[in-house]
Amino acid sequence: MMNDYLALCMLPQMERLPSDSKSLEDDFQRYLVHHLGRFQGCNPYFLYEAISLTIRDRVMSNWRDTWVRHTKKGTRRGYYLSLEFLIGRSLGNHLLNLDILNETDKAMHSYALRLEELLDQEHDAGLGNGGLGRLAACFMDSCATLQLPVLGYGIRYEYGMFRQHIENGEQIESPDHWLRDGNPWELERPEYTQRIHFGGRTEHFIDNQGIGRGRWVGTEDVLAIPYDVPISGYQNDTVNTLRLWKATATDEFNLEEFNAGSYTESVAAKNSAEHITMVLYPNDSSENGKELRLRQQYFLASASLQDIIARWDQVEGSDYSNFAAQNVFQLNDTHPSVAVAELMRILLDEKRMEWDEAWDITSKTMAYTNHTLLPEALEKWPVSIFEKLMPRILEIIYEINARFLHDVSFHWPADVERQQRMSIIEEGEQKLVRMAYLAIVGSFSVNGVAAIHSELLKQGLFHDFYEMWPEKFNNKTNGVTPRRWMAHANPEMSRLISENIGTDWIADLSKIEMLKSFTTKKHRKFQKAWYIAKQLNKQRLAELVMQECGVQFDINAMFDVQVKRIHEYKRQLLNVLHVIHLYNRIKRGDTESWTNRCILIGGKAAPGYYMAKLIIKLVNAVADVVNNDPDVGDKLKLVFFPNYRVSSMEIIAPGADLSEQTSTAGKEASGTGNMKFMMNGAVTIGTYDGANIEILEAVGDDNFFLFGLKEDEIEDLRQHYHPQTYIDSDSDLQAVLQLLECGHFSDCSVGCFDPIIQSLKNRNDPWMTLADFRSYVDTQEKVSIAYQNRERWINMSIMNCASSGFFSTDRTMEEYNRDIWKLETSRD
Ligand code: 26Q
Repeated sequence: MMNDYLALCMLPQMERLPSDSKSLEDDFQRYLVHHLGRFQGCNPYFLYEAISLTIRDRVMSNWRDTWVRHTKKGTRRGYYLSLEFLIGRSLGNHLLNLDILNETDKAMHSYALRLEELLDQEHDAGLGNGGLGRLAACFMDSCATLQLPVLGYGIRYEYGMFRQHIENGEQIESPDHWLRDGNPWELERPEYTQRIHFGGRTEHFIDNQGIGRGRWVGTEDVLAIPYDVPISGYQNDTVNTLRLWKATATDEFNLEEFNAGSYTESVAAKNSAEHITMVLYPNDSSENGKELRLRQQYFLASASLQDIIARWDQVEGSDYSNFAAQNVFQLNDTHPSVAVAELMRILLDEKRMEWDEAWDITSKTMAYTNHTLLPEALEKWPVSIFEKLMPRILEIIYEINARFLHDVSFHWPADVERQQRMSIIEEGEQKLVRMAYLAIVGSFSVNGVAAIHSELLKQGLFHDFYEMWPEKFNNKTNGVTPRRWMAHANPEMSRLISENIGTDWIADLSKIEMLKSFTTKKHRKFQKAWYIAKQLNKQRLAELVMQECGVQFDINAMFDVQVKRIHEYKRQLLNVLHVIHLYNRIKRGDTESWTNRCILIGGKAAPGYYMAKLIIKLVNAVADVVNNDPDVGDKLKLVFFPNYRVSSMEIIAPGADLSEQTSTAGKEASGTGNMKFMMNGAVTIGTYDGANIEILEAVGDDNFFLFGLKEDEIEDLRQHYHPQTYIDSDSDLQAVLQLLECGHFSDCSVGCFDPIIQSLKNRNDPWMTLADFRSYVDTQEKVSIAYQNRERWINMSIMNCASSGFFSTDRTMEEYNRDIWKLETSRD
């Protein structure tokens, strides 16, 4: 049988479809009427679907050509393994990348349709929690734009990130059945189905070469079906692939049950296979130890590795001597790190390699990215769960650990404590597998996601490993894609920028630096135009706020924005305390040279995170009082923006004046929202944490409002932290806490916010919020004063955008490629 990859390569180049508005019009009509069986005047979702299918056709030939190019013998490829890809919407992104926005707009006009309304019909692909998942999506975008042969592997969750409603000020979750109306951006590929093992037991035997081997038997298998999503590059004819796996049952019946007459039970049991990819776990900063989550992780790792191995076998045959030279896996946090053991299993048990050869391949192909320092987020799985779900994998992990600890004892003879500290297995009442250690031991590269974060990993969390393998450790500061986050989300400013410095910045954001020269006196016209663009973006945001929250934002006020997952370490509470402080000032008439502010806070709380949910309730309670007090008027508005997601950020970031980045120093690994705001010309008020530090360095301290304790100061203070001393010495803070305590905002029930007050006053408050209150409030006052000088503020805004060149994921991907992946771009 002819190898189908080679056969594919031999097909003639596909004919390109024309993309003039007339052709688009015709195809749109054909899809709507002849394919979907609908006509104009139908539900607008079908119109979205018809235009998406029309555009998808234009993506196809480039997709095929790119796949063929990458599958050729001898092309080194990278694989991004991630439990999350927070893609958001696709149609607008492809229109930009294919450079057919105008023609499509024209085509829709001819049917009296507004393209913007159709774009708005698309469901967000919410296959991620927050930063880590969105980062994966930005990485995919940049890899396609840089023409890097990188394939994303993830899970096709039937239900993505939950939808958030607010009822009586509280978060209510509802399931996000994003696939209900179908998804024009996926292509089912049953021909690449893989079989995944679970359960069973291991057997040991000596093979005919005399080598001791293990084998995994008696397993209950599930099938993994791939769904491919096209990832187009920016105007470069490249389309990479994101391959998402769905779990289904095998067609095998449990024969015993079947013969015993329980036919329906035996068929129904197969249902459980499908549960694996049913829902995204909505935790973003603490592991929850659920068995199904570990199933998801192994399912992704096994399906993806088997897929890659199958392709290798087809193209390269049974010779694996080049495998490590041709393949590299990037593990997005520890979530897919069981891949280390799974690759060993495949090479040992299925490819019949000896341990050293298999380990050489594995440890030369795996690379691990860490995204958090919070101890509660570090994954540790009970050995007992491993034993039950994948006994063969556990055996391999034990063997990896035994050999690793042997190396440790060679490095540090007789240092038993160190061996215990570094062991992949944590001993104790319940033995645990430390996934981060498995990832470090199995990888040739370990990186953090911002300079400070990578330093803290070396000094703290992974210090022992750094001492053993300093050469493995490196930093890769995060970024965001300027295509989605500027060119697509902010057409007003993008047009203005391109008129003045050309369009090169979209594919090479370092060029955006040219805007710096537009802050001088002779460019008043540009500055005026910048201001107008910002005002238009604020108008768009104000309309959304009215629609979602029923509150009027005045676009002449400062738009002060904090959107991100709700977590104590991110300290949305600091923001709320400041709002209460401003409210107090208004009430006592302390409003001389006042700056009006519209404050927007948004984000989801993990459903089981009590304090985060209470913080949402507090924001709503304070908003209720502030927005309805006639003394306050336009001076101050506060809203909690519901169901914050990728598509809302596309409107929020361009409309922001002030970006709130208030995490306790040392706790936010990087942050990426901070970069989206900066790029869109918002000024940051932030702590010395994560990528804020690099943003500050890029933009200069004249254009950044820094506040709060630094990481080392936080850690020094921790031992003798007395929140009460801050209260005693600060009458503003006293007034704020008094108002909170007396139940002014607790129409729910008196004392309902007591847990928040208690946590702020607790000497063991890990986030030390009150220690930064004074500095925050004083800095906010500087922000208010700066905002009153319109010219100054406009220039700060321009400087922030102009200094954002470093924060493009194009730069991030170039660094991953230079230091870790070493792939050739198709342009080389
Ligand atoms: C783990 C086990 C079980 C269930 C859930 C999880 C889980 C899921 C998601 C743990 C953590 C996450 C997400 C973490 C995350 O988003 N981290 C953020 O990553 C960004 C990209 O690097 C950084 O910018 C942020 O600073 C970091 O908080």
